[in-house]
Amino acid sequence: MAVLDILRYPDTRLHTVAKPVAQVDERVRTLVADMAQTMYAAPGIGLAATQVNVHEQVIVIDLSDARDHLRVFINPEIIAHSEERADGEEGCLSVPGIYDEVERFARITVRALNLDGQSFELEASGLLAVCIQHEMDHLKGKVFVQYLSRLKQSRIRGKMAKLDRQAA
Ligand code: K1U
Ligand code: ZN
Repeated sequence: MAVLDILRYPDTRLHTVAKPVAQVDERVRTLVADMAQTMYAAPGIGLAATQVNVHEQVIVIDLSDARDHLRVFINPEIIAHSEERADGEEGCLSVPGIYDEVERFARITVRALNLDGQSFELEASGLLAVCIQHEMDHLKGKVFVQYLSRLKQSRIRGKMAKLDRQAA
C-alpha cells in the first residue's frame, strides 16, 4: 500500500471528468487500498480518485471514529434523492484549511459496485449523504469551493498560493 499525493486546488487536473471503471480487478483493488491509506493518513473522511490524479470513478469514505468502517463506491450513481435540501459545513483535502457551507440533497439513494464488482444500493442521509455528494462532485471535476461566491473563490485561491509559497 502507498500514501499518494493529493492534488491541491486550483490544480486544473481536479476538473478532469472521471471515466467509469471497466472491470473491478486487482489494479482497482490496489488503487482502493492506496486511496484508503491516503485518506487515513491525511486524515480525512473521504477521498475521490480524482484527488490522487486517477480519473476513474472510485470513492472511499470512512465516517467511523475507530477508522475501521471503510466504504467503497465504484461507478457510483445517485438513483433517487429527496426534494428536501440541507446546508452543511464541508471541508476538502484538496483545499486544506477551508471550510464553508454547501447546500446538498438531504437524502440520497446511491447505486455502485463493491470491491467484488457486485452492484449494491445504499440510502444515505446526514454526513454520509453530504460526503457521497461531495466525492461524486470530485469525479465530475467539481470542487466544493465552486459553490461559493466568486469573491470567496478568489480569496481561497490567494490562500492556497500563500500556502504553496510557504511550502516552497
Ligand atoms: O473529499 C475530500 O477532500 C475529503 C473531505 C470529505 C468531506 C468532509 C466534510 C464534508 C464533506 C466532505 C474531508 O475529509 S475534509 C477533512 C475532514 O472533514 C475531517 C478530517 C479529520 C477528521 C474529521 C473530519
Ligand atoms: Zn474534497
